[in-house]
Amino acid sequence: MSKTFLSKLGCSALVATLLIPPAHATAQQTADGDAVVENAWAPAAEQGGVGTAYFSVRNTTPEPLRLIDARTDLASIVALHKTEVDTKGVARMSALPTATIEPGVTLTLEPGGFHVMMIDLEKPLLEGQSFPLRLKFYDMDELTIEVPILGATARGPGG
Ligand SMILES: [Cu+2]
Repeated sequence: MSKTFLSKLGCSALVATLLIPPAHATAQQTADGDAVVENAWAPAAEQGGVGTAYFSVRNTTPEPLRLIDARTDLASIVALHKTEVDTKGVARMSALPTATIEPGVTLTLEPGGFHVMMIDLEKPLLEGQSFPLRLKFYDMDELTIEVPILGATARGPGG
């Protein structure tokens, strides 16, 4: 192998590294740009169990944006949930028909707060893989995001 070939190889490998950002840093947006979704992630979960998915949604419009639905082929029951701590200090989850995002605001789905819940998983969520999640908004916008699967104990998009 010639020295020139090796240096070319090293160079192209470096370029490839620079061009591919980590999956969780990729912004995905609706066709009209009304909603920008970033930092998607999900912790690994077992088949038959419950999965959760998290991401942040930024409303770039001057009007409230309403996230009304999430769907994945991995589970037949998918719901928008919010975890809140009641006056007795007990964390409770409730299903929400919509999550409203005010103009210019970023709603962050995270453990202990808003999340997408996938009940009775038909396939396991395996660390290192990813899955598509379709988001629907009230104004008929739809966006399919790719959700990277992290370790089962991950607490954020960075692990
Ligand atoms: Cu939940």
